[in-house]
Amino acid sequence: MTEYISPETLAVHAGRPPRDDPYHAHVAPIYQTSTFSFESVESGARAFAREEGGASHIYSRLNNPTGQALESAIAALEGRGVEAEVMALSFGSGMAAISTVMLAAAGGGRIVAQDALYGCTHDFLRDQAPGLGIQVTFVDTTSTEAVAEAIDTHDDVRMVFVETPANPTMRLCDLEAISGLAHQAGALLCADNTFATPYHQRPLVHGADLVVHSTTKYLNGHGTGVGGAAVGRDPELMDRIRTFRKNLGGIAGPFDCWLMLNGIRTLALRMERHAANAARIASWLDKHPAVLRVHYPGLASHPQHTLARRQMERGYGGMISFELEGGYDAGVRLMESVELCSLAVSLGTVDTLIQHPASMTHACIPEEQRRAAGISEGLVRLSVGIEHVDELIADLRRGLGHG
Ligand code: LCS
Repeated sequence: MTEYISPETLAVHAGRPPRDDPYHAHVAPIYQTSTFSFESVESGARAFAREEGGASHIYSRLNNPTGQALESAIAALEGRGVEAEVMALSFGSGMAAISTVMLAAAGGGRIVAQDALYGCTHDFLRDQAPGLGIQVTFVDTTSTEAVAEAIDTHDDVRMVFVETPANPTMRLCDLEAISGLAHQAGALLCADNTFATPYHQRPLVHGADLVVHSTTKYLNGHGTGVGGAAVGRDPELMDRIRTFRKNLGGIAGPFDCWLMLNGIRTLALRMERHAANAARIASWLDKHPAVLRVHYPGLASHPQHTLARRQMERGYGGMISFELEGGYDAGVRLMESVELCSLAVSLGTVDTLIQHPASMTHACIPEEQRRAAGISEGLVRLSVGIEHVDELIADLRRGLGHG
């Protein structure tokens, strides 16, 4: 698929069955099988020895054709404009991808991590990673100077880990600047691209070495499965991650991979609408008297709007967070009175979801650190769906009580 470069075409075509598919299947089939039979003992032995002429598949914890179809679609989308060949690995959840990547690529060293990460990523880094041989330094990675200082202070940094835009603060990290700093110190930059998706942002083009995803979100798009992915261009590094995936066992099952691949087919169309709706709602909220602050990279008032324009493409995604004048109580009233917006965690589904980060997705981050990172008690997060935007605004207007 290298000759096609648009996300629209790649989203629809990448990972289609090969022309020599035995049944000429038009859509990637679900290979719902745990194991694969060998034509001969020699073919099985060669497969285990990773020698040419061996069987292509052994066992579905190692790989599976449906997972590989998904992996080639994600690699094609994240790899647009990257000189080297880009590879993707599918996982059973975003957390499986993130923890496996961290253990494989930073084990025995240090991770400089963003202070406001998705709650479970933060939790893993703070509570589990040190016991597994990974030291962690949390810094405000939206400040390139803070990253530089953390890298200068420690001589064992193996990875800088960021979310951009970050969940739920919608703050950005300058991927080009941070990758330059990481590379100077011999470290890798890993970016969680779940919020932007490869439709709006290609971290590998901006210097990141690894990209991780919760495919549960926009790549699936319909809220029908949990999954993750890791993407990179260094074959040795990807091989190491693949071996960790084999032994930790966090690969995705065939049916979930198929759901993700099916979702990716409409990624471009959905992201267009998510972003257009979010831009309208963000400006509307920004003018609403009950709203104190709106965080959306597409707003000119976003402190990093210039960086957003440089780093993000075709729009700024479908996620918004905002604070209400009335703080936590006003947030509760809003979240409990909307009808179209479901009160639920997760994000990136075709329908709109609303939730309260401080008591839900980010509750496991200590309060002080949460506040310092900008996750206040009154912050409300909205995953804007693809419904008619006027009806979404009417729902929010009703929920806010006036305006
Ligand atoms: N990275 C980001 C940015 C996320 O938002 C999430 C999940 C993950 C990784 C982990 O992915 P998972 O293992 O769930 O597939 N975020 C969630 C959220 O904001 N609400 O519920 C889950």
